[in-house]
Amino acid sequence: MRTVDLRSDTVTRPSAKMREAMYKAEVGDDVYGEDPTVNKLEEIAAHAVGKEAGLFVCSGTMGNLLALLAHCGRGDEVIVGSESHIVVHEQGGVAALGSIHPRMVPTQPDGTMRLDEVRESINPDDIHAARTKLLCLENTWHGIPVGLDYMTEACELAHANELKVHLDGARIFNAACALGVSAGTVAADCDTVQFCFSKGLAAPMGSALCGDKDFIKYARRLRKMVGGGMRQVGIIAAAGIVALETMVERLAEDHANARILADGLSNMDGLTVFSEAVHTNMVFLKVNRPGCTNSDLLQRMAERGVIGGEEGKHGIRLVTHYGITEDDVKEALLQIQNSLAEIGERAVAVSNPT
Ligand code: TLP
Repeated sequence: MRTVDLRSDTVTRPSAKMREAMYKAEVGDDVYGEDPTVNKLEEIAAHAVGKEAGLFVCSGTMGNLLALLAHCGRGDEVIVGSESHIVVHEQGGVAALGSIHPRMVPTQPDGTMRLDEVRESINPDDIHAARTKLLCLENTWHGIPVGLDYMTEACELAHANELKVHLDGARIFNAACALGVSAGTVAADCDTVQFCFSKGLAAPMGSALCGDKDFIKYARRLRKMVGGGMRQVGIIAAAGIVALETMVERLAEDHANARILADGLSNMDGLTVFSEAVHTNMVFLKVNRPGCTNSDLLQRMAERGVIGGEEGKHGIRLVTHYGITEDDVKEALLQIQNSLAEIGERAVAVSNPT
């Protein structure tokens, strides 16, 4: 049976060019700063997001954690969206490992936080209050590119109050593609940014944390502390270089496929599709049929070879990525239609027992 795995762009496999580059990679001990492939990756990663220096880390989670550890001390406060990845999907690592207090501001449906609420969350210099040190932004958020005007205004507000800004830009190249600008422009006003090689860019692992030289020097120290000092890791970094060189331009294909998917799903009875929010590679939908749940649909789809994910109150998430063709999207649409018919029949049978 053909499988179309739409759970996440993390399921991508490295391209042939990546595997070849990994095989041939020149390596050294990166904890001594002697891996030439890592050094090259860190340089081009920083350049790609318009920052002075970069640090290769194991994962997006590690990149965000190191950024927060570097920006904040024990007991300091970070302002962060209530529906951000840092809050929802990183096990509260900033509090558990960093003793940093997350001050949550509600994330709006477009991925922003209201700036008046951000302003009100900045603590005064008061003996009762934690010291607010950092504002965290996320772009894209749930596949939604956050506008440049907002990015600038949020950063200006933070900087006017002596806060730094960290951007969780796990999918910053998707944001840049959708906004029609460079990743450097998206991150321009942020002090630091983390982006992933292992999502839409299809590398097997790794993220880059980028910022100014002093910040990266400190983050490099902290990376060793959290056990992220790696050795001949040029073997992995080589794939990251190929990712930046060959995978950025093609993200537009994933966005086009997500649009085809969203439009096809919108024509199906029994689904609520958040189609107008599809600007990059993610489609969110909910089952809208009495007696049927999102899990019912996902289970039927999986039996038919189409794998999706469930994202709590956001419903079912389907993500297009490298390795998913327009033909795969059409196959997914067909199988989702069939799955819907099946769960519909079952719901009718349950409500009309004979
Ligand atoms: N997101 C994963 C899961 O953790 C949900 C996914 O499939 O989307 N920031 C953002 C915005 C992310 O979406 C992710 C991964 C991360 C950080 C963490 O990256 P990793 O998984 O490399 O630690």
